Amino acid sequence: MTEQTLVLVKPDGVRRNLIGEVIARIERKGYVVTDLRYVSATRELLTEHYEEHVGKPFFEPLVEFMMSGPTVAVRVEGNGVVEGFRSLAGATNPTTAAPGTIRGDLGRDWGKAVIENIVHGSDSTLSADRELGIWFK
Ligand code: IDP
Ligand code: MG
Repeated sequence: MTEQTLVLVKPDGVRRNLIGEVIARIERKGYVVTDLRYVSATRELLTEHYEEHVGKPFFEPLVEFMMSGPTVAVRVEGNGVVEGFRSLAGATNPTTAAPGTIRGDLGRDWGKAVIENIVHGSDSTLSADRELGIWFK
């Protein structure tokens, strides 16, 4: 089976009308969108998705942010797509994310308790399979 990853256009990206921009970058790279859902995430879903961050100081602000509006969940396929999308997304902090990346080109620091950075991408094939199971139940 081809490698898959989970991409999320987070609520800030949806509010800023960047769904098309994110998907266009994925498609221009040559990866293939094979499923897509508009989701109003619950606290339960987000606690499962962000289980590695439970207990961290930014966890509660992160959950509140991710519940502040709809998220678009995208299943993306292609050889090396997990690493490849992380590279397209750029570093977590949009202030220092490289220009040319989604976060570097489109994100900035808004002075909030949580970093708003437009997209999520799974960090390993194991995470991808786990996360796809959560968002595409
Ligand atoms: P990633 O999204 O680049 O994989 P993670 O470390 O997995 O980054 O963190 C998940 C999300 O939590 C980030 O995308 C960002 O929205 C938020 N976040 C991560 N670290 C911090 C922090 O130190 N302060 C505030 N928010 C953070
Ligand atoms: Mg992560």
